[in-house]
Amino acid sequence: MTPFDPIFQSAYFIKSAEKLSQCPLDQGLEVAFAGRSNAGKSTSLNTLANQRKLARTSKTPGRTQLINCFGLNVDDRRLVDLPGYGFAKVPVAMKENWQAHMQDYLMNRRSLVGVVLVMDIRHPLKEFDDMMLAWAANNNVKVHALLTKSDKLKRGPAQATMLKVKKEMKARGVEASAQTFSGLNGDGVDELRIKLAGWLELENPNEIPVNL
Ligand SMILES: Nc1nc2c(ncn2[C@@H]2O[C@H](COP(=O)(O)OP(=O)(O)OP(=O)(O)O)[C@@H](O)[C@H]2O)c(=O)[nH]1
Ligand SMILES: [Mg+2]
Repeated sequence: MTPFDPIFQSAYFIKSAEKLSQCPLDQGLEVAFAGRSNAGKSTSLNTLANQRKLARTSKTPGRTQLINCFGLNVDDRRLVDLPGYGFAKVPVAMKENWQAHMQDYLMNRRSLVGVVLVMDIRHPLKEFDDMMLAWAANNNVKVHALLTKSDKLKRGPAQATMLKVKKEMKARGVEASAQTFSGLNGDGVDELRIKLAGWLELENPNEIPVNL
């Protein structure tokens, strides 16, 4: 439990956008979930919000092809589920289209404060993750590596992978944090909520003095 749980649980769907120009008004603070297809982006968002069907999940890679925007019950704070990348069987033109839209979003979205880079803990830092890390570094966007499906590994190897990913990101010149996460058993949910509460500058309700 964290003091921010009710805020994340308030998440509601705003709209799906094909490109940046269709996204909600670019004001306030926004955090985007990016990562390879099937890494668990939509599942992580649902776990964060404690809702089963907020973001659509699928066993078929490439399910999320639009920029899906969600609002919170705090003014102009949003969560975004980005389309997955790296699915093999799509035409080159579609890949290029995806790349152009993602680059545009990451470069020009002013309210974007940070990217949660979602990676399957068994397959971290693949080619497309590198590209995302480079874009984020070039555009002054913070990165938090979310190593999902930690339930697939024992605690020791999961922690070892997390430390290795942190080290490798640093070696690539990216100031990024990292954690393990599981939508299945709830590993890391509190840690993610606290991280995002910081990025989104959410007020801690426990620290607000009560006026009698
Ligand atoms: N065991 C386990 N499975 C998970 C976890 N997170 C996601 N999955 C499974 O991984 C598959 C893909 O999850 P999604 O959340 O749809 O992945 P995504 O990154 O949103 O995929 P795209 O929308 O295609 O980019 C689904 O079958 C999920 O049930 C997890 O923490 N543990
Ligand atoms: Mg998805």
